[in-house]
Amino acid sequence: MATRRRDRDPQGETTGSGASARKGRSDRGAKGERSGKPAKGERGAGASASRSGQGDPAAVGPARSGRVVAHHGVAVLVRFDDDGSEGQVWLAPEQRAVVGDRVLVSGIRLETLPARGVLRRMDPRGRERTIAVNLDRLFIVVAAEPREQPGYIDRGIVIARSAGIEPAIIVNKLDLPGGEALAARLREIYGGSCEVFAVSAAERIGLDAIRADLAGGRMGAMVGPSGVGKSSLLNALVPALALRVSELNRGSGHGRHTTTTATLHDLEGGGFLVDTAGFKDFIAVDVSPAEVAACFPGFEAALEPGCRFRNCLHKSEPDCAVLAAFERGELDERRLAAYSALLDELATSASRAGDAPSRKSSR
Ligand SMILES: Nc1nc2c(ncn2[C@@H]2O[C@H](COP(=O)(O)OP(=O)(O)OP(=O)(O)O)[C@@H](O)[C@H]2O)c(=O)[nH]1
Ligand SMILES: [Mg+2]
Ligand SMILES: [Zn+2]
Repeated sequence: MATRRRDRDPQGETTGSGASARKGRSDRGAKGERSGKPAKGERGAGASASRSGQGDPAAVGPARSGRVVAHHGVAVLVRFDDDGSEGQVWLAPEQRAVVGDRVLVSGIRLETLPARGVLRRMDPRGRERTIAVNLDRLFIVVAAEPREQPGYIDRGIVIARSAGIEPAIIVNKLDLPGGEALAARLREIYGGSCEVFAVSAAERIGLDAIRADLAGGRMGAMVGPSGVGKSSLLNALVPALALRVSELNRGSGHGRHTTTTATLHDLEGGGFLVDTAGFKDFIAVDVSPAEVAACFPGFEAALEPGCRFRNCLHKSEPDCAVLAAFERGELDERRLAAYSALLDELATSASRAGDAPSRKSSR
């Protein structure tokens, strides 16, 4: 398959072009309803490019099941279910696997099992990147310093919901001046949409709530701009861990992209949490306008009675529940403006990606 390629990048996210069988289509509801095809946020077995076939000489001995806990470009680190040991397994040339993937390993052969809760983003070059899979929870981490780009949280919530992942916000660095105020403001805006955790990795505040949230085997991932303290939070949550963290750049006040690869960690209480490399822009992949209209944070109450049209974009349609709530003064104008901005932005990034040579990656 000459057109198929894959780039391996140091962030442990994988891009490439080729089969995109699991792509959700606009005929599917925003909440990841099932149809014959794999829904968005899922990945069918067909998309895993394992070296398959009966009698594969590489497949020796019984298969061991495990989970990908780190991605090192040409190989993945697998933690095995049977004894908790970890081992590096090389990827075949066309093979894709990311943190969170369930895998079967026999000999040197790795098979990737179908996944759900697939978190993807578009990188600044218009390429799709899969950050992690099998996620139940997406924590969007922000802090009083450095602040995230406008719309970052909105995009994160829409991306998570459209992939069938439950979003939440973590406000870290509660100890900094402005930390409490930021948490209060985000609770006001987003409290009706998702949980807002206020924590301090430095002062070990609010960590139990995060452990409790993932207890019983739920899997979460943290995303957020570089420098908000994602790795610091994991270090605080897992005492034996010593992930690299670093000071903000004095000049710019921005993070330094300290974490370069996603890693998965076990939490006390049975949950799993993925640390990721920070990124400035959280741009959606293949999220339709109808999904944004259904998933946008702040519209939940307004949408209860429902709009007249199922695919209403809340622009100027008749009997629109969102516009009616706005008219009644029940919806903040800034929410509506942020929504319009996101719709416009997605239209722009979709057309930009359409020009890029490698738009359709599956991992
Ligand atoms: N005051 C304060 N500083 C914190 C807190 N958590 C993290 N920091 C500091 O913030 C800086 C960045 O922390 P990191 O954990 O490296 O940030 P990150 O989000 O993992 O950054 P990337 O890996 O680049 O995405 C470090 O200097 C940390 O010491 C906190 O709760 N309070
Ligand atoms: Mg980090
Ligand atoms: Zn509407």
